[in-house]
Amino acid sequence: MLRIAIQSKGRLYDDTTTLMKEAGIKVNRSERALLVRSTNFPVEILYLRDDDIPQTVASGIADIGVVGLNEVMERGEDIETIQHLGLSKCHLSIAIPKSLEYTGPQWLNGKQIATSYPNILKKYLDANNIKAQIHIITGSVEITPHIGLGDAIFDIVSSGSTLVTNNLKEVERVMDSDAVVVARKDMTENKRAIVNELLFRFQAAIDAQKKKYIMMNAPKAHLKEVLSILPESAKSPTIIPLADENWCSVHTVLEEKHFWECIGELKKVGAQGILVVPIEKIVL
Ligand code: PRT
Ligand code: ZN
Repeated sequence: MLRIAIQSKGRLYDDTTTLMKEAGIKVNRSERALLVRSTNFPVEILYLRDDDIPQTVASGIADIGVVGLNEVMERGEDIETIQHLGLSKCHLSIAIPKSLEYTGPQWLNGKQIATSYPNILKKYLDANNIKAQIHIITGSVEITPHIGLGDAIFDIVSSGSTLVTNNLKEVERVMDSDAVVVARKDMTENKRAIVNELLFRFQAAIDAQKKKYIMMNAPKAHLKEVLSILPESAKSPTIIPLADENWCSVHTVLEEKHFWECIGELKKVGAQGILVVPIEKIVL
């Protein structure tokens, strides 16, 4: 039985539980249960605050965990990052009041920076030879410059709207983060095999999220052009005859971003009735 630590509630909880569902792992959690066994896969889920996940994995209380790379870097525990999930994406940045003129990293010399991520910040300051004072604060970091608690902040940014609302501007993007799977270092062969199966299923669900199955009707006279517009990543599309012998149906799998790039071109050469269908899983 493999034990996985995940966030008990919050941003990561939503993304992780959705991914597990898509990976076919059934977990019926009654309200606030802390440890729940899957009914169809040899794993049990341990629900924790995200801050506690790296240490719980390092100590072997959980075998693996799903947590933001930002927490992994901040905690500095002796654990392995074994898969990037590309979920709960954000970055950690230094921001200062909008009205101030920023002249580069040396502007931060002698300043006070408020943050909940002192270790990552210290590494950045040391690497850039900046002597600044780090003020550790938990929660509402973005209001600190306005109440005189610091000259700058170092915090998580996603859309950037929290910075805008608080009259701050991003001046240094220090690290990018996404949800990652972390693992303890000493795991039995048996558990490693379960982890590998799990990572395989996660990857299939993640690949599917990025791709769409598309179908369209194309005039046979323009089939060559239609095929040439589809990106090379759309491996050998399926061509199906239609009752009207001047037309055929083209089916393929595309990355969603490519779809938006080629839709206009496809219509120009006569493609019609373009259907886009979500894919549940892809095994590459
Ligand atoms: O209770 P627990 O300790 O488990 O939860 P938490 O409050 O510490 O974490 P939570 O659920 O807020 O975030 C968990 C993880 O999600 C973080 O560690 C990041 O890896 C990731 N993540 C992704 C984010 C964001 N996006 C995010 N936008 N975490 C926090 N934010 C906050 C940020 O702190 C800031 O206040 O959102 C605000 C900025 O958002 P924008 O969109 O306005 O820029
Ligand atoms: Zn937290």
